[in-house]
Amino acid sequence: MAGTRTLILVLGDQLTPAISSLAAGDPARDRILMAELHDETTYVRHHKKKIAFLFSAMRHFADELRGLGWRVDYVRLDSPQHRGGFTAQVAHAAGALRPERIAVTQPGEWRVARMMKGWHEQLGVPVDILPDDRFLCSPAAFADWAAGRKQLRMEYFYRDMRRRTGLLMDGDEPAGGRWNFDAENRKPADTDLFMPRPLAVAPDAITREVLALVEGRFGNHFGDLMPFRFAVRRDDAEAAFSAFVDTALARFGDYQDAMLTGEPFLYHAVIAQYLNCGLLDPLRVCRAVEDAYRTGAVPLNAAEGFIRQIIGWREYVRGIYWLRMPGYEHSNALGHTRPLPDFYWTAETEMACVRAAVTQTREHAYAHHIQRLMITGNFALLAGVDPHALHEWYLSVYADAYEWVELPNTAGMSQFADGGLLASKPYAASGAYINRMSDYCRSCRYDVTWRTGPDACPFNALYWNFIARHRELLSRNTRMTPMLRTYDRFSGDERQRIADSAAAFLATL
Ligand code: FAD
Ligand code: DLZ
Ligand code: SF4
Repeated sequence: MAGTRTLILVLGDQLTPAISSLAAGDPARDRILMAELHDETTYVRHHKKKIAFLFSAMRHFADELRGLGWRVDYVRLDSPQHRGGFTAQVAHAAGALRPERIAVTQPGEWRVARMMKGWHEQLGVPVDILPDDRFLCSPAAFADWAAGRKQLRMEYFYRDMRRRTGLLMDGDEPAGGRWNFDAENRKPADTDLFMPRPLAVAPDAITREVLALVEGRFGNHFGDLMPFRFAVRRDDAEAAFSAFVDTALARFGDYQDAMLTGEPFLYHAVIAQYLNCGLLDPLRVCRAVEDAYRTGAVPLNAAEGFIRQIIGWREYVRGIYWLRMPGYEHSNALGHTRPLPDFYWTAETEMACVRAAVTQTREHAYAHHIQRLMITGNFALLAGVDPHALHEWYLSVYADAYEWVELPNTAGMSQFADGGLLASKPYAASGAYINRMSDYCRSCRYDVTWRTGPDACPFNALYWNFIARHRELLSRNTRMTPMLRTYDRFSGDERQRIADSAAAFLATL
């Protein structure tokens, strides 16, 4: 057999046959290394379902590559070849194969990129780190866009991305004459007996083997392993996405911000875990959604709202991540230090909204955007939870979580920890918002209409207490002026009751 020219390392979130490291390779002369690694499963203690999803998807991808003619060395977690972490595993393979060079596509996390920087010197082999062209905007192009701008608003970035991709464009103009139909996308949802459900895939033999491994090795990690219904192969992920387009996309826009008891998915796509590990391609997904609009199958507010999430938000947060790391991880503009409350792990709280969000997170490794932003994120913001502790929670509990996308959403959008680089104002809200967008309050032991007292919705006193605590910083933001004015109109007694109620509740955490 010919010697190995290039050792190509494929990471667990690089499960794309056309990825740059493979596109540059030659199946006849190069060798692929993939590894299930202890360090990658524990740098945060990932949800059991997330580990099982990724290991099974990795094993299926290794088979897919073998089918394409590649030689793949796949190291299982329980193999004697397992070396624990990327550096040790690559060193072991390089020692055995003596390749002329190592190639890898740029990793999604700073942590891993830093490791790779040392490999050339440590291993004595040249290392090519190739751009990840699955994204539509490179970190360098984002830096160019950001240069010289006072504010990095997503909306302007998104318009550029629409022009660059041609998605939903009629010539130089946005389809329908407007860039953004968000104003139409804030309807509360009703229970619907025919609510669509994400496509459920029965575990095959490979997945069943992985499930047994994960139960044995990660039994003490957060989350329910079973039932396991994620797609782990490209064709099944594509089928899950097609099912979403056929059954839910039309209502995605209208109910994007809605929350309903017992409906963890509503009209969301539940595809971020597939996009982020490479089973689905973002541009293809957006083209399919545009087609659904152009053929009249879905309205424009749905198609535009969905495409904005992917070529807008998803690309934008990645740009912010690479622009601001490594410091971004420890940003804490509001100086919050409270430990993460236990109920983020146990779901044992009388707040019905938080209980619902954490329970479905435990069951499905999933919560939709508004649950993440306006329930668990909002609570942490109002209670003054340490943003880094919250970041580690989000990174571990969701099947779609990787630092490049999770951290800007958590530190920037949700916690205002970057001081307003990403969000134009803090996503802080009282119980009234949750009551408007969900039915949770109907079954809650707290009363959402009360501001203070032991039976009042805790979000209310915490909200006004947050406004009072951060009034100096917030007063520099004109979008916060109405809230500050309302607070200023409260009597001295009312302000004292707010402070007392908030303190009494926080003391119970
Ligand atoms: P849908 O609601 O159906 O949206 C379609 C797609 O748009 C998603 O699959 C996703 O790829 C993309 N998208 C939507 N919103 C965002 C966003 N704000 N940023 C980036 N992409 C977006 N998303 C992740 O992929 N990984 C994370 O670790 C993650 N952490 C988050 C943490 C917090 C605190 C918040 C507020 C949001 C986070 N998000 C994260 C964004 C968003 O919540 C998820 O992408 C979405 O809930 C995934 O579910 P879905 O596939 O059903 O999405
Ligand atoms: C998230 C994750 C997990 C849980 N396990 C592995 C693994 O065993 N092997 C692997 O190659 N990748 C894994 N990953 C994904 C990596 O952590 C990911 O590549 C980095 O977070 C960079 O985005
Ligand atoms: Fe959540 Fe408050 Fe409504 Fe209870 S009353 S569900 S705590 S918003």
